[in-house]
Amino acid sequence: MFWQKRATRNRATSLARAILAAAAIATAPAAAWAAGPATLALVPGITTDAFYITMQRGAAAEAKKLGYPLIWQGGASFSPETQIPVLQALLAKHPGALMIAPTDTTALINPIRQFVQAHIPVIAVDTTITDASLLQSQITSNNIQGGEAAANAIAAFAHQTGEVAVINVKPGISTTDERQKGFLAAIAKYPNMKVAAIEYDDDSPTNAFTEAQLLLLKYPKLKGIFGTNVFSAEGVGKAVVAAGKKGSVDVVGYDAEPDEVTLLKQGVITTLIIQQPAKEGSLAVQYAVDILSGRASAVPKTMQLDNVVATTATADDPKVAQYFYQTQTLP
Ligand code: T6T
Repeated sequence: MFWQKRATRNRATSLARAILAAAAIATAPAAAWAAGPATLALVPGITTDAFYITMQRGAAAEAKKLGYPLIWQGGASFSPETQIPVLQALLAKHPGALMIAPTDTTALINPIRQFVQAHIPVIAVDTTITDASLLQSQITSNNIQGGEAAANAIAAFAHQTGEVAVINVKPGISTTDERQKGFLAAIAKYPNMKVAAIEYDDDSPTNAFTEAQLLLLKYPKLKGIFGTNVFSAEGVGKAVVAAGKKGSVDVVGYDAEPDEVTLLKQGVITTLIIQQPAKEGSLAVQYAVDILSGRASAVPKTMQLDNVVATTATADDPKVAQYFYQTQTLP
């Protein structure tokens, strides 16, 4: 493939690199990255989320080890509206490879296709799109299993009886859709349990907080709420505290940013389903470099990582705490 040939050239002598740079200048926009190892681009779902910041750290460490420049650029909200312009700006610079967490399963298909048409390999990391033919690899967590684990934790708290609710991000996100699917399927196996409501917070902890407050008023016997990602779980946990329902309404959340971890240690959130974003980032870089180095056949089409479950009882265990997310990117 074109990018395998390109990768071989990237590893050539400095003279060859200079020739390549001159050729690139002739054919590409002025700001394009040309000389030296191809620049790898990582586009998160949102830049202000500890999950993606932790992913950046894994990717940056691996890129440094392998000698490739990495750029990390994304939108300040989890939405195609902010992510697509970032992609358009990146495409004009022609990175060597694109690693991306698409913010929508369908809206990102065409923008990603433009990279493939420009002979830039694309790896989906965390979330994905429905057209897998455009992707060299898809790296994610086992989101169905994570949703099931959340349901089983809430069911244990509720003695397998009563109503529960879900606060999710928005439909059309591959990861959180699957978490909800796994959760609903697992709750359906408990004959005396019911999902009373599913709300969507648009990735806003403030929305999640308000929605959870309303749910607690509308369903006074509610046994638990599943918050399907960082901002959902954080908002739900804070609403349960504000309503004075800590201990009577269970909160099970996804991910492990600092506010969630605090709520876990306080016993408000009783279980967190934690992902391995740093490993996702480092694998994405390894796969990108493999593709650029002519080893595309060694790259798996799909890679699914296990989740780590933390409870209030295990939150201080270093074997668990090592998976908590970070809030500072690496240079
Ligand atoms: O849960 C992660 C990520 O896996 C999901 O795709 C979007 O939300 C997070 O970034 C957490 O906020």
